[in-house]
Amino acid sequence: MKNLSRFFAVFLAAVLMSCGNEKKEQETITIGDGGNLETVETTQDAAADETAQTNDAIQRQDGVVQVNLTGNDLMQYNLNEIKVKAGDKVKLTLTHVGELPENAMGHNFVLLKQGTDVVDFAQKAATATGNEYIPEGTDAVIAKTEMIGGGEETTIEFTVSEAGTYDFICSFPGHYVQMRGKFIVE
Ligand SMILES: [Cu+2]
Repeated sequence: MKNLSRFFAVFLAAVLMSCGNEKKEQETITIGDGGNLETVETTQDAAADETAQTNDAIQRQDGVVQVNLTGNDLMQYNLNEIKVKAGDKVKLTLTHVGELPENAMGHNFVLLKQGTDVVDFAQKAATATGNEYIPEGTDAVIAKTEMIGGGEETTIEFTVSEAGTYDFICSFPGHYVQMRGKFIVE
């Protein structure tokens, strides 16, 4: 009898542990950017937390939108969607939160005109080594930051007056595969 209750105690612990692991995986997928896993209790809360983070990263007041975009050493932006309203003044700050230098893990933000072939643009950009990986003479760029390395930060201001969905990428060679998102103008 004593052995049996011990068996159940171990069994119960195993069930609890496996539940815990499962929940953590769900949270990781839902947040996706290394958010604080400790305070997140359920998948629903995780979704709310993601909204809060997005709100932190994009703040709109009186027609001015501050966008706080980050890039890291794992070739990731913190945002894959940025929503603004047509005519908003967008102040976009790109912060490289990693440590790797520009020549190894450079990041920028390049907003492309609608209808631009992203892969074609990115491939041309990859060869534009002397021009911060922006194709010489291109007319596909609406706005762009400079290329920065770990610990650096850069800010640009621009306005998009035409509603629509635009692509943004990091044009450092190969980065567009992961570092790309939608810039939505409503
Ligand atoms: Cu990059």
